[in-house]
Amino acid sequence: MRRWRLFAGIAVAASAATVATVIALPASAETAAFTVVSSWNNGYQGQVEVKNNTSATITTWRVQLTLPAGTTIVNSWSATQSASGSTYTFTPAGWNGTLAAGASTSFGFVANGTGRPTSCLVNGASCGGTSPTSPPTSPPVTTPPATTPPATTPPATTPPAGATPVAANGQLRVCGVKLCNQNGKAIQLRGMSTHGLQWFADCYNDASLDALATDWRADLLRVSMYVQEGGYETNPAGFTAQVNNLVEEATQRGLYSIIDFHTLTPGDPNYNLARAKTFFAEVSARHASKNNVIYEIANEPNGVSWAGIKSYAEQVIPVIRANDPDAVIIVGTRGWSSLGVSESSNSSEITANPVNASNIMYAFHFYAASHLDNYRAEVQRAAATLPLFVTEFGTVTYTGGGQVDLASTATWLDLLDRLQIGYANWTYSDASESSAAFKPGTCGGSTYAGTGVLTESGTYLRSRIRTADNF
Ligand code: IDC
Repeated sequence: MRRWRLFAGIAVAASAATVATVIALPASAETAAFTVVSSWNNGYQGQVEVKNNTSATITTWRVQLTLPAGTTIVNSWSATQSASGSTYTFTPAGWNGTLAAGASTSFGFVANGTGRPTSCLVNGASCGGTSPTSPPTSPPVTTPPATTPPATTPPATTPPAGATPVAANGQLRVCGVKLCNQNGKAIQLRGMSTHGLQWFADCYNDASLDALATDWRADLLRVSMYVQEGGYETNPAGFTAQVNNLVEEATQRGLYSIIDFHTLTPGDPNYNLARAKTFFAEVSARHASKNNVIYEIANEPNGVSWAGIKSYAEQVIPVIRANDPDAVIIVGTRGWSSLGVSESSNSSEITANPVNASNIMYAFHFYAASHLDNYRAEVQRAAATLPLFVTEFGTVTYTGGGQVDLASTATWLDLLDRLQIGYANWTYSDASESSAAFKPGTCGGSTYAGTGVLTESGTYLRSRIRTADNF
């Protein structure tokens, strides 16, 4: 009976999450079920659900997965991970060790390589009674079939054609100083930016991305991959896989995605030139055939001349173009993408000496409590000659915290709406800072839709982004 119930539970999870593989069967009081959430050429995102099937509360758990040679786990979330040879041990993240009777929790990971776990142990006992790589011999009727759907099967979340931002607009291109859709109509895209993937990966899951697409009715997810601060430079394969996976998730929901190479400190993007070439060669090859990917090659250049930024751009853009010739590419600007204003310059240095490439836009960032009328005036002036995209902005001060300035934010967004300049808000996360859209702790739960989980900033942004698009 218990066995059947767990199968039923897995079957429900399967239909909600494009599950390709289920390997675990319950054999002990605590059970662990492994599923593949999505997969790509040389990797996949796995998820393990740990369930307490006893009648008493447990206070901790331990899951051990062994992977075949050639496959490694490069990143995980909602668990503490350690590795010994090819065996990976996962223990609670800190907040999800205690499970009441019947309760469950889950953690996720990104694997580099296609090998599925060959062994799964929960608290030292087998996660299941059968070989993890072979299907159960006599599955109950509710078990997903052994020949599970390929990763390309449309997920349950795929909306009808024409109903999503990407279905409505298709491949974008820069037309004069605007962004145009496949029919040549100027459009504005509005959405949210992730926080640093190295810190907030648990905020980006089926439920949160569904909420972004259908509750927030956003057009866009900016995938913010820090290069330093524990980001890409520490694990290129892992972060590349994580970015690719989020782009796939956005694609499945008909959202555009901006791949943000989040350089910040050091401010000269040339410091990361070799990494940028490697990264963009990989992601542009992977997504070349898609029509919803925008590349942002340097988040916020600072302490570097416009000539230095232009030189960087002219070396990175051809790498992307070689794979994905028609994608829109966004170039960061001087002074933390302030069009130069924060370093006592302005957009004239760009207009006088633009990046030598077509189909590109320039980034402008603002933090509403810090950047006021003089910045707004410069955006209005620059928008007459340069295609602009506000790939990041906050409702707060430039620190990401402090006062939420809704009056300044409203003035900014009204200006951007009038100029049809697209934007992404920092951040779609539950960081403990006032710029975050979700209240702290939200990403440890399963509810993202509605306003109950939102901060003051998140509530305002949702109300702006939800309004009808003018496509
Ligand atoms: C901030 C985060 C904060 C983090 C800090 C360090 O909100 O949690 O500790 O980065 O990296 C930017 C940057 C963006 C900043 C944000 C707020 O692009 O990375 O995020 N900001 O300071 N430019 C202006 C402000």
